[in-house]
Amino acid sequence: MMRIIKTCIFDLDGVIVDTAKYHYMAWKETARELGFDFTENDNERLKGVSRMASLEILLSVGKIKLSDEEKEYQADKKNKYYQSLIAGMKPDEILHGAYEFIELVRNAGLKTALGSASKNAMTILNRLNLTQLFDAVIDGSQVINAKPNPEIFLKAAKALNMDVAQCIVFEDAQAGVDAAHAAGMKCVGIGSPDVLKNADLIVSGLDKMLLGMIEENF
Ligand code: B16
Ligand code: MG
Repeated sequence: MMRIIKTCIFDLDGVIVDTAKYHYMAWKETARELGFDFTENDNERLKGVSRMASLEILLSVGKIKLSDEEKEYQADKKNKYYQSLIAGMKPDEILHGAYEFIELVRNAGLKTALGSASKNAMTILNRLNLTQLFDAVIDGSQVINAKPNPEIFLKAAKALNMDVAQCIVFEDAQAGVDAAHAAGMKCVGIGSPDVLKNADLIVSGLDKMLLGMIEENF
């Protein structure tokens, strides 16, 4: 199949902004209140995963069972704490080279979309003045199925009237790489090859991406 890339779809947390540390702080607090420790290593499993699925993983680590009502309460409480943390975010928390690379992509005539599992994605984009970088934004409030389900990326392609073969995804989480592949899209992994085993290309950050690498690799 001939692939001519016309659209770049970016994940938010861990690709454009460093919000993973705030998610971790908030989940660690939830665990502390429930009476157990939640390590940074445990937290790796939550990256790219939806809020409720994250809570389920956290509860399995602490070997705790909660009713559906209690789960809603804990997820909501965590989110309120997370929101108080991101309210103070500054533009210097945009990851190195992310703004510049997305602008480069746009200036080359490609379309851009955001494909984030987070229901707080719009708040973060507004807070950091990033909204104008995207032709389409699909976030956690617009999908039923969370990554690794491909729904987010398929919706992004559809919003821009693109075929899946014309899109590539930039992701920092294994669940996101799997979602991209399930959508029939190639994926650039952002991070370490130890974590992102089957990404089609891996770079440590968008600061290491050159436009030419898209043409060379996809
Ligand atoms: P929220 P991404 C994901 O964002 C995060 O990586 C993940 O840790 C988080 O649980 C999820 O969003 C849901 O976030 O609680 O704000 O709706 O990486 O897909 O941009
Ligand atoms: Mg992410």
